[in-house]
Amino acid sequence: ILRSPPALQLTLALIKPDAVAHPLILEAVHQRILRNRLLIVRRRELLWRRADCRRFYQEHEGRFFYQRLVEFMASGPIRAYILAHPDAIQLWRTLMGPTRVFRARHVAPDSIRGSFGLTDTRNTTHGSDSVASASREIAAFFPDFSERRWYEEEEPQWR
Ligand code: RTP
Ligand code: MG
Repeated sequence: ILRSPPALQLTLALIKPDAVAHPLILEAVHQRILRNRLLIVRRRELLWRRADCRRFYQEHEGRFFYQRLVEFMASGPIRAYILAHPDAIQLWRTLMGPTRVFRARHVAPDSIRGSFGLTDTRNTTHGSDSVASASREIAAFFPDFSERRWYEEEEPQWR
């Protein structure tokens, strides 16, 4: 029986400056993406301007860690991915583990943050938390990307 494959969901994953600065950790995070069968749709390295960080994290404006977060995310190169998987958003967040590094080390020591996180801000990775934020965040990093065009023209073997 031929069954049609499940629809692919997209998410935005970021490798933060603490991890990009460390070649072994950068490679380890990349390997976890491959090992868990997340399809890499797009990938780029960039240095973020403070203004872009502020816009990206605007929902956190006014919180005590906001300024620290903006400064940190603009402090060095980051890597952005568009990842595809039937359950991309939740899968990537599970692989990352909890935001708080103390929690990550105790509750999910083998997760990415449990393994490599340094602090609650310098915690290796970011991942979209919903379908709506995934499309907003993908557009912020890959303005020319069209999900429909990608699905129809670049990945026909998935159907
Ligand atoms: P994320 O955004 O990384 O997927 O994780 P999240 O939604 O679970 O984390 P959230 O609480 O929304 O925090 C947003 C960003 O702020 C950083 N942060 N720093 N105490 C601190 O220094 C602190 N608290 C939060 C997080 O690392 C996350 O990037
Ligand atoms: Mg968040």
